[in-house]
Amino acid sequence: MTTEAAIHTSVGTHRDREIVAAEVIVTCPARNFVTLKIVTRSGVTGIGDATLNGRELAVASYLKDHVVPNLIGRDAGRIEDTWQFFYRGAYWRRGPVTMTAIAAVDVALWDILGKMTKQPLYQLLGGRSREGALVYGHANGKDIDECSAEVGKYVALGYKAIRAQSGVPGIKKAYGISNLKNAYEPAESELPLETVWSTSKYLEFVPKLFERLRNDHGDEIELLHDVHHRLTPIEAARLGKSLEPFHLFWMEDSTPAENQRSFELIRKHTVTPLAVGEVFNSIWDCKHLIENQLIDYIRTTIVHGGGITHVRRLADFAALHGVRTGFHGATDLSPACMGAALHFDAWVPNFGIQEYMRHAPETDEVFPHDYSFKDGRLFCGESPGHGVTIDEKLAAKYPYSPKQLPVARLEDGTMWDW
Ligand code: KDG
Ligand code: MG
Repeated sequence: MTTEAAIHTSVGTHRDREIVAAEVIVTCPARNFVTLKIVTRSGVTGIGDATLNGRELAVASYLKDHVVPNLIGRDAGRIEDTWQFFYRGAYWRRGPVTMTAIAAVDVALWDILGKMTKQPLYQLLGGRSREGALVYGHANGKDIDECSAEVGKYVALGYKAIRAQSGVPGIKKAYGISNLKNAYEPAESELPLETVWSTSKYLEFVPKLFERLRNDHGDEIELLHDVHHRLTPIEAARLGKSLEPFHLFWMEDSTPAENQRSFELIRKHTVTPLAVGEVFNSIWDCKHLIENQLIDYIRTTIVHGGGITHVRRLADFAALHGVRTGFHGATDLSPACMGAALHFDAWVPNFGIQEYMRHAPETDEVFPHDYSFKDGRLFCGESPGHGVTIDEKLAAKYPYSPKQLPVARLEDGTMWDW
């Protein structure tokens, strides 16, 4: 017989690779996560993160109702074809829910391929370009003193790059400041928390914060800052210019990026490096930004950007234009995303940096993983696939808890960008 079903390869026969089950697991170990688990006839299992903060059940339903029925019977080894099937086959293109669902399938299939071939994922991508991925941690404080002390703690932990966010005088709840003294978790309440924003107070304050951080911690440490979409393009240009003396590693999401041309204005006025893209879900969201070299770092990551198959395409395109990766890595992206991202980071030639907000211990227990932190870098492990699994029994002990992200209004009540 010369049919595909009978051909033995290093990844088994077509029959071995047939997908016989796919399950969507929703769990809340300290926060909500959605995970897709795919199983082949030969018993190989792969998982992919499908978490979209504040909209978790929309992705879970998209997967259960529209994706899983199409997965059963497919060849798990046909990763590209499966990607094209779910992207083109949906007719409705792109969008965070669709692309997150596609990413979950894609990452689970790469995980399976790694396990079938007994190779770590980075090896399947083309092998290591580096040992560890430079990461940045999150320091935040209610004021400059507290923020600077937190930066000091991250330096002591060995971090070489630190994102700094501080409470702003006159703004009751500024972005990025935790209530508790652990990681910042913005999705705090069942309905969106209303926050109030003042651009003028913020713009006056931020250069003072970074002046102090440079005075306290010197010039060597890399400092980053997230504006979280709050400014207009000309305001972003002003902030970038005023931060130039403190040579930030990047200024992130300084203005909403639906209109990619906005960045032309910012770029004209400042040499502060620009990062954008954690809310993007395809190459089309950043095509103009990249080909016109309007940004320095692209933040679209595996889980929201259609998985490894699409983000690899995006990263290659970025490489042609001197743009480096700086993947989103907040705690609302599960360890399954982090595992896949770290393998990608180990391979991608135009790597820049990886965000690393440490997960809560409950999250780490539900998602056993083999990546580890040392001297300011994260190292992916050597187990086959992406090296992250899910303890389903434990996951079942943490039921879904409805939570949404906050919203922001200007002081006169006008809705603004959070
Ligand atoms: O779900 C939203 C968070 O992931 C986001 O607010 C975190 O901006 C963020 C960042 O840079 O980590
Ligand atoms: Mg951000």
